[in-house]
Amino acid sequence: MNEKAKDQAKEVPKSITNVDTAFQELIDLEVHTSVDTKVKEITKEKASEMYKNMEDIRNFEENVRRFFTAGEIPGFVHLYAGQEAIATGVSAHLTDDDYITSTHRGHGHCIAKGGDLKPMMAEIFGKETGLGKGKGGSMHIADLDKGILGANGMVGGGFGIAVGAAMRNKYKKNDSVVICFFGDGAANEGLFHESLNMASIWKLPIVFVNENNFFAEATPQWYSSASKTIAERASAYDMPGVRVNGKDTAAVFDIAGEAIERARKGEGPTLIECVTYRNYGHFEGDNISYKAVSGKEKEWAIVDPIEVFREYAIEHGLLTEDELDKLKEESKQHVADAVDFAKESPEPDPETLYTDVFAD
Ligand SMILES: Cc1ncc(C[n+]2csc(CCOP(=O)(O)OP(=O)(O)O)c2C)c(N)n1
Ligand SMILES: [Mg+2]
Repeated sequence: MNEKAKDQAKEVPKSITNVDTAFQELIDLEVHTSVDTKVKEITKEKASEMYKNMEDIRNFEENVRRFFTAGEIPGFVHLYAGQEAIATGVSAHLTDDDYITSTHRGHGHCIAKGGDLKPMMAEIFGKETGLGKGKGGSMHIADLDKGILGANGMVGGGFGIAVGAAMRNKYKKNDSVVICFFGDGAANEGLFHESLNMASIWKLPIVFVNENNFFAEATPQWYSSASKTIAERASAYDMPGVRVNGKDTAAVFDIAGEAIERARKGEGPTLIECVTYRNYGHFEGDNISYKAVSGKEKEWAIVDPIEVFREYAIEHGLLTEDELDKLKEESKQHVADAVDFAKESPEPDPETLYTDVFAD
C-alpha cells in the first residue's frame, strides 16, 4: 500500500471498518416485535387481505424487475421487494379517505394503499392507460381518489406534502390521517426536521414512517447518521419515537395502529422507525458491491417478511397453509393480468406530449 492509500485508510471512520459489529448493534437496539402484539386485533379477514397484499407487492416487483431487465420498461426503477411488511402493516389501518406520501421506492406503498395494479403497471411501462397517462413512470405514481399523493423522485420530497395534507385535515376537522413514508437517507434532509417540528407544534394528524433499510444508495446509515437510531430523533420534537421490526408485519400493524389512533384523536404525530432491508440494489442495474455477502448483515438480509407473516398467520390460527397458497396463486394471476394490460395498452400519442404537463 503506498503512503497516500495508507493515509486514506486511516481516515475511514471506525464505524465502517467494522460493519458486522455496527450492523449487529443496530439490529439489537430496542426493536418491537410481534411477540408482544395484540394478536386478537388481526382477524382472519384482515390477515388474508394483508397476506394477499404482500404477495401482490412481491409479484409486482418481480415482474417489474423481469421486464425492466428485458428492456421493455423505460426509465428507472427502484424495487420495494423485502420491505412489504411496512407498507402492508401500516396501510391495513387506512381507508381511501386517508392519505399517504411515498418515495422513489413507492410501488409497495401504492399497492398497499389500494392502488389498482393495472394502471400502475401501465404507468411503469409508459403506456397511455397508466395513472399518469404514461408520462410519469415509476417515480411519479399517484392516485388522488385513493389518497395516494404521489411517489417522489426528490429524496424527502414527501415531508412537506404530507404536513400540508395533515394541516388540511385538521382545518377541515375530519378524522383523516396522513402517513409519510421515507427512507433512512431522507431522515438526513432538512425538511425532515422542519416537518416534524411543525407537525408537533400544531399536533397534526400524521405518522412519519421511516423505512430504515440501512442504506441510502450505497451509503450505510451508521456512517451518515449522527444519532444511532432514527426513532430517537422524535424526542427533539416532543413526539413518541418507536423502533419496530420492519420485517414483522404483525408488529408493524400493532405499532402503526396505536400511532394512527393517536393521530385520529387529535393527539399529534408519531415517528416510527421500521428496521428493514431491500432485497435488490438501490436501482435496477446497481451492482450492489457494498452489500455484505456473509455475516450479520446477510443473516438479516435473508429474513423474508412474507415467510415471517405466513408463519405468524399459521401459528395464530388465522390462515391455513392451503388458504395462504391459494391467495398466493390469486396474486400471481392478478399481477399477470396487470402485465398483460400494460403490454397491450397503446403508447401515448406524441401529440399529447404537453397535455397535462402545465396547469391551464
Ligand atoms: C434531494 C435529493 N438528493 C439526492 C437524490 C439522489 N438519491 C436518490 S435515492 C437516494 C437515496 C435515498 O435513500 P433512502 O432515503 O434511505 O431511501 P432508499 O433508497 O433506501 O429507499 C439518493 C441520494 C435525490 N433523488 N434527491
Ligand atoms: Mg435507505
